[in-house]
This record gives sequence, structure tokens and C-alpha cells, in this order.
Amino acid sequence: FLPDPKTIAVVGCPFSGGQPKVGVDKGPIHLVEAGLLTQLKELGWNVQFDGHHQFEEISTADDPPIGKLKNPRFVSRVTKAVAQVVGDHAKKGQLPLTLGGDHSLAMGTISGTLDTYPDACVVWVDAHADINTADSTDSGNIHGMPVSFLMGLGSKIPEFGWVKSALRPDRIVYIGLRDVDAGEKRILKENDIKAFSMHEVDKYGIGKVVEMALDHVNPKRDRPIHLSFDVDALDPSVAPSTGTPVRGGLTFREGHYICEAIYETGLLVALDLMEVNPSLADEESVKQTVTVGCSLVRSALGETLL
Ligand code: NNH
Ligand code: MN
Ligand code: MN
Ligand code: MN
Repeated sequence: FLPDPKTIAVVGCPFSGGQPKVGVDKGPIHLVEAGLLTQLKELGWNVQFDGHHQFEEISTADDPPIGKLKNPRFVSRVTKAVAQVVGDHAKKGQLPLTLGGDHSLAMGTISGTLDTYPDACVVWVDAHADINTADSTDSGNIHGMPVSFLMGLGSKIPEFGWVKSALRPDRIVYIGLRDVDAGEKRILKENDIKAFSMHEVDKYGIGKVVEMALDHVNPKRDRPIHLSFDVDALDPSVAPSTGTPVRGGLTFREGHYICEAIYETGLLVALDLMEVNPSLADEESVKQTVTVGCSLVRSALGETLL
């Protein structure tokens, strides 16, 4: 889907409004400072980066909750801007690489992808399903809800009226789940959404899981793929610096295998790396998490072991 010369458009999103922990907004800065852009150039990509995006803040006083949703206006405004930026890059034939920031940003990135490639499918790698609705959420944190908003599930929130219900339930597949809220389990069942939890990763192995996942969303291997990778999908021993670590996660190799296998399809059109939080955990853990984040991105963009 991408014309030559192949170009990555890096969309740095220092944003944390979809969840309460400070620091996740520093994720993209650390990833870039660790040399990610140079590493991608070394893989043969043209890399375009116009600096981290600046989002005009809305003070909490001016952004009271709507129902249970926290920071709704801020999250809506930022994700709408991200949808525009990602969509513009994609329409130019570039591959948008969005560096988060919290996972509410995927409301923007996937909107931008689907606006450009209506038949795209999504591979969502995460410990969490991020499919709470405005009704089902307990936390009120919008980073736990982007998928439901993209599908148009739950009560309509006028503030998010710009989000089209463009994501079909059979066009997303999850890998790595292990902390899914009761309401989310119901939503996954009701909408017949395919998910490979850590149980399936243990049972079948990651190679088979990725194959089954792609068979579900992309049976003929002809649809563009958007990969949305939440670093908390990895085991906390591999990626400790993230807001909601959950034990029992993907190994270093399992995480990388997913990225490598998706690169191998030749169908990747957009990539998100989310929830790296350099303010959580000690310095060594931060370095480890940022390093693994860079290497996941490299694997998804063509780095091979041999
Ligand atoms: N399911 C919880 C919620 O909705 C946690 C979501 N947290 C994440 N998602 N880190 O990836 O608040
Ligand atoms: Mn840009
Ligand atoms: Mn997530
Ligand atoms: Mn998560």
C-alpha cells in the first residue's frame, strides 16, 4: 500500500489525559531521545518527524467529567487532532508511527487509518481490551475505552460526535489480554469479537496465535493492517515502566514475534506504540522499557534477526 520511497511519519504524542498517572506524556520524548529515528533510518526508511505535537491543555476546572468520563473535552480535542494528522500522513502514502502517550490516542490513530483505508483491520496487542463504554467503565479513564468509541458502542457522548463508528467488530483482533473487566467480557461476547488472551498464547504458542489472529481479521491477507501495541502487553519483567502493569504477560520474544510477523505480511500501514511511562519505576527499568519499545517498533518496521 505504500509507494516508494517508503516513508515513516513519526507522530509524537506527549499526552496523558486518558488516564490519571503523570509521566506517560514523556514516553515519546524518551523514545526519540533513545535514537529511534536513527534506528529506523538504518533500516532503510525515510523518516519524517516534525517534532512532538503540542496539545493545548484544558484545565480540569474547564473540563469536568461528562457522566463517568474524565477529561472528556481534552481527550476529544487531542484525539481529533491526532486523527487528522495520522489521516493526512496516511493519505500521502506515508506510514504513521504514533508514539504515546496513553492509549486513548488510538481513537485518533485508528480513525485516521480507517478514514484513509476503510477496509483496514486492527491488531490490538494489550493486557487490556480498552473496550469499556461510557456506561460500563468503572475508572472513567478514557484510555480504557477507545475501541468502544471507534465501534460506536454505548451511550453517545456529543463531545465525541466526530468519531465515526467505522470499526467493525470483525475487523479487530486482540492478542495478550489478561485483565479484562466484567463489562468488557460481556461486550466482547455480545459483539463476537475475537481475542487471544495469554491463555491462548500459552496453549497454542505465539506463532499459531498470530496466524489465527490474521486468519480472522485478514483471511485473504489483502487488507491493510493497523497495529496498536500497548507496551503493558509485555510482562512487567520485560516492560516495567507503564501505568498498569499486569503479571503473566508476553515475553520479550513473543512481543517481538508479533511485530515481525505483521511486518512480514507487507500489509502494515500504521503503527502505535503506547503507554511507555518513563516516570514509573527506577532508572534501569525505564531504560529497559524505552529500549524494548524501540526494538518492538524496529521489528514491526523490518528489522530481522538474520
Ligand atoms: N480496564 C481498565 C479501565 O477501563 C484499565 C485500562 N487500562 C489500560 N488499558 N492500561 O490498556 O480503566
Ligand atoms: Mn507530522
Ligand atoms: Mn491499552
Ligand atoms: Mn493496557
